[in-house]
Amino acid sequence: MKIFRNALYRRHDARLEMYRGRLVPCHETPARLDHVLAELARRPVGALRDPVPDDAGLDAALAAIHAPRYLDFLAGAWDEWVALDPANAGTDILPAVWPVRGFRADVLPESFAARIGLFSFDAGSPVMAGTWAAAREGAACARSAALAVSGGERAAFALTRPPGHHAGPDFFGGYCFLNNAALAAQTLRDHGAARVAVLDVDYHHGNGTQTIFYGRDDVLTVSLHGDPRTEYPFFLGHADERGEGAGLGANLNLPLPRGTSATTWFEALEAGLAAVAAHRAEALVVALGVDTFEGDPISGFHLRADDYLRLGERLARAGLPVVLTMEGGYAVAEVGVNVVNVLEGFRA
Ligand code: Q9C
Ligand code: ZN
Repeated sequence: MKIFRNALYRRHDARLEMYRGRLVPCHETPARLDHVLAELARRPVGALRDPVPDDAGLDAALAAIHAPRYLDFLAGAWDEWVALDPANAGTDILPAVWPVRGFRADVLPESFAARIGLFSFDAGSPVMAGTWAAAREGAACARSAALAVSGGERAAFALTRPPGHHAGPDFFGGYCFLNNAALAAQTLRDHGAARVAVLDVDYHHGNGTQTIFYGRDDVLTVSLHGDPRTEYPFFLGHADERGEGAGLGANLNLPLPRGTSATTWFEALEAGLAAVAAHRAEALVVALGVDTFEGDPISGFHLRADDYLRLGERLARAGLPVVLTMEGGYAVAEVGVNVVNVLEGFRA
């Protein structure tokens, strides 16, 4: 397994997120990846490598899944914020106003506060000085992993944070800014795979990935997640979302109630993998969140550490070339064991 690690992952290190009416310490922290790296030092399932330098290729791939005005905004957001008031340099950026139904999204506002609301969907995903650098390097890891698999590797892992699966064509949220799984899928398509599938096993619905590919039939999106009637991101992820236009039938949501056991979860995984096979996907992207863990502080499924070994084994049995991207998981001390269990199970 080739592991492309984001060496800039510490640069995104925001302080506070809005949670239940209070600003609380961010759940999505650099320590999460510290634990994965520490576990990989104990169980070296693959050598760590840096992404292949290819700015032009990366920019083109990002532009295929994200809107140019969104990428431009995100790339310059911190400098704009500090230019508004030098004192802003000591504070992370959080949106506080959003355009909802009936509001104009076609007119790009001059106001910075308005634009950061236009390009986001929650107040839980602070932007700070290093956000763009960390997210972009993570995207480079996802692209390199996809290029390795396109070149014949059986599997590659993009070990990165911040995560990506909530980031859509022109919005960030859910701790995600650039959609690494979507970027990997697009890269696999651009390098020879006629049909690709994204299988999202994070606790939360992969709303960003779904939205990016909703009108396309070349990339199947499948997500197993907490039922959006009670679970974040709430406004997408229902079973009746099947895709639209050419993409009708190329999206599958498998919502499960809070409290779901490993037994039931693995049954849903079978249904997801059956859809991947029916799509005749030539390559698979796995959006790997381990917030399905029983000890996760913000989630509600009951997987245990051993279940991640089984998950890796089952993914390997699908028999497809696989790119894995690192998504959620907030039981910080256990994230390393659980992620490396998937990689080890895959290899076994
Ligand atoms: N202020 C991922 O697992 N929690 N993202 C609700 C909102 C957001 C999870 C707090 C959870 C996002 C990649
Ligand atoms: Zn999640």
